[in-house]
Amino acid sequence: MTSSPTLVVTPEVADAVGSGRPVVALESTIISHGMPYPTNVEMAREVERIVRDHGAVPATIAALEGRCHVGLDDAQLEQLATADGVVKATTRDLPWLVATGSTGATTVAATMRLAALAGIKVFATGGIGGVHRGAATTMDVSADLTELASTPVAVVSAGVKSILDIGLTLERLETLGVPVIVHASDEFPSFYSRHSGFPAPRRLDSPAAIAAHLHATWDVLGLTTGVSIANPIPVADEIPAHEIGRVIDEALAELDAFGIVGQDVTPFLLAKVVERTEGRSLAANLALVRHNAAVAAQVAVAYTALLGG
Ligand code: PSU
Ligand code: MN
Repeated sequence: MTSSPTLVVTPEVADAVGSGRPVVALESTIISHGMPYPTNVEMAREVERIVRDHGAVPATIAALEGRCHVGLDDAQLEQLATADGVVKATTRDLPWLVATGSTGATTVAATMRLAALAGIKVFATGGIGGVHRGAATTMDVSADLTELASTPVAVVSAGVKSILDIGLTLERLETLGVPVIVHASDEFPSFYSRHSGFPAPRRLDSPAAIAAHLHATWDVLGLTTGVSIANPIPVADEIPAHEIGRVIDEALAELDAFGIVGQDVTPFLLAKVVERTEGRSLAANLALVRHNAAVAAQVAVAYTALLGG
């Protein structure tokens, strides 16, 4: 699918997809709701540059005034980083944004869906959503998992933050038939830390090996799921799990005290963690996003080469 009045794909991205060259999708919730200004827009620009430096075309995705954009220019990135009232949009919110002419920053789920509509196979982000702690009573499970089950896009993340129940998230991904690959580690990572206490469901050690897995998933076996690629934060940027664990426990207690529920849960917890760690978590977040962008671009390059692009 190429551009239409409601799905606006930049000529550069449409051309790369059309001629089988590597493209990496990037989400926008991390810009509007995941980081403070101006770090958010600097991060968005830098991540696009990293994707280019590794030989792929970046495509940041968002809905602006009712149009779904695949590929954003500098002014549009700035708008998402600064504007008030940018909705946090998961897949089910996309029709509402289009029908009402609204502006929304896309989560992993909504970004995956729009990437798929534009023919993009590889996507880089920070962390994916999952099963929240206490989900047995709240039933709060991110739509990111539903999307991974049904949309054939590979999502490179630093794993799952321990604001979530990592064990239940991995169980859910198994039930949904979503391959979970850890890049070059035997343990599933927990975003700020390379450790989580949970073993890697599967381990692969290079972008080429991951590309071969994507080829087997979609082109050989014809599976229709996404693939979760967990890329552990570099050792030098890690925050030890016990240190961040204390901060997360405090943030969870405040969540209960304030009675915050639904789609506000994740942004609230992320903001509290940044506040409590005096920016150290933000530095770690930036480092892992850069690393994910580089690996995702290398995977996209290797995958298009396998397809003969
Ligand atoms: N986890 C992070 N940073 C983020 C998010 C999750 O460490 O910015 C964002 C992503 O956009 C993700 C979304 O898709 O939060 C999940 O929200 P929810 O739990 O409401 O599905
Ligand atoms: Mn939720």
